[in-house]
Amino acid sequence: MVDRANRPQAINAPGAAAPGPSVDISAGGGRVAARLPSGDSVDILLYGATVVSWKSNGGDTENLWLSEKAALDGSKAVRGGVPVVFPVFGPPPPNHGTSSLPQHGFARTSRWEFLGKSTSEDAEDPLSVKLDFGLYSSNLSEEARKAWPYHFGLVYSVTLGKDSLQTVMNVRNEGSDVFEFQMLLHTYLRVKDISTTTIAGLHGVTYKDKVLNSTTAAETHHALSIDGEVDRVYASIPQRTTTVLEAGSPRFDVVRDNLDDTVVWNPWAEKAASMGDFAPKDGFKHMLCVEVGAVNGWQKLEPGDVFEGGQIIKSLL
Ligand code: TA6
Repeated sequence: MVDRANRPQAINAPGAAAPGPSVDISAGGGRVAARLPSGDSVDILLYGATVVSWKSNGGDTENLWLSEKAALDGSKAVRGGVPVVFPVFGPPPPNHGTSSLPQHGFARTSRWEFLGKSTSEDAEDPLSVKLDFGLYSSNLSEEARKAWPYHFGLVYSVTLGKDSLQTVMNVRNEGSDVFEFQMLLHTYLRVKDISTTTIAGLHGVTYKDKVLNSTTAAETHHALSIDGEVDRVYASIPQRTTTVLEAGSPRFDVVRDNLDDTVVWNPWAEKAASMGDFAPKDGFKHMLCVEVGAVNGWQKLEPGDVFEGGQIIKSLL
C-alpha cells in the first residue's frame, strides 16, 4: 500500500475528457433516462413525453411526486411527474375545435418519438443534457385525429442541468387552417409536508377558484399556504418566478418562459380518495402541483406559425 506522502499525484491523461452526461435510451422499453456526472438525473416515458423522475442534490433528492399507483404502461395518463397538457386544459368547452377531446387533451396520452440528445459545454452552465421529443398529427390515434383534425408538430425539450430541469414546448401549425390551443405543464412537485409549504410570487394576481364554482378573486397572501383542496388558475402573472417554500425556506423556483398563467392544485383528502390511481391516499400531504401554462383564453396559431413556452424549475436545496 503506497502511503499518502509517496502516492503519485493523480494526473489527467492528456486528452482525457471529463466524464460527460450519460443518456440511456431504452426506447424499446419506452423510456429515456439521462444522468449528469453530478448525479442529477431525469427519467422520461415516451408515453406522453412524461417526466416521471427528476433527481438533484447529487442524485439524492427526488423532486417530483409520482403516485404509487400511477399507470406507467401507457394505459392512462400518468398520475404524477410532469404530464404535458395540449391542446386543451381541463374539460374542453362546448362548440369549440377541442370539444371532442378528453380532459387535458391528447398530448399526455400519446406516444411521442425520441428525437435525440444534445449536450452543452458552455462556460456559464456546467454540463447539461437536452432531450428532444416529437409528436405530430401523424402520430395521433385515429380517434384523436378525428377529434382534432389539424396538422401540427410538437417538439418538447427536456434539459437536465445541475439542480435544474427545463421543459419547453414548441408548437408549429403545419397545416393550412388556423387553430387555437392551450398548453400547460402539469408538474407534481414533491414536498416534505404540505402543512408547512407555502407559495410566493402570486400576491395580487387574479385567479379562478375551481373549488368555489370558478369564482374569481385576487390573491391576498404573499405566502399562500395550503390547508385544504386547492384548484386555482392564476392568470397573467406579472412575476415570472413562483417560489415554493418549505417551513419558510425556498425549496423550488418555478420560472415561466412565455407562459403567463399558473395553476395551483392539491386534491386534498377527499379528492385523493376518489382517484383510483392516487396512492398512497395521504400522498396529498407530500405533493403540490404548480403548473405553468397558457390556459387563460386561447393561443391562435396561423398556418406556418410557431409558439414556444416552457419552464425552468430550480431545486434550491
Ligand atoms: O390542474 C388541475 C386539474 O385541472 C384539476 O382540476 C384536476 O382535474 C387535475 O387537473 C387532474 O386532472 P386529471 O385529468 O389528471 O385527473
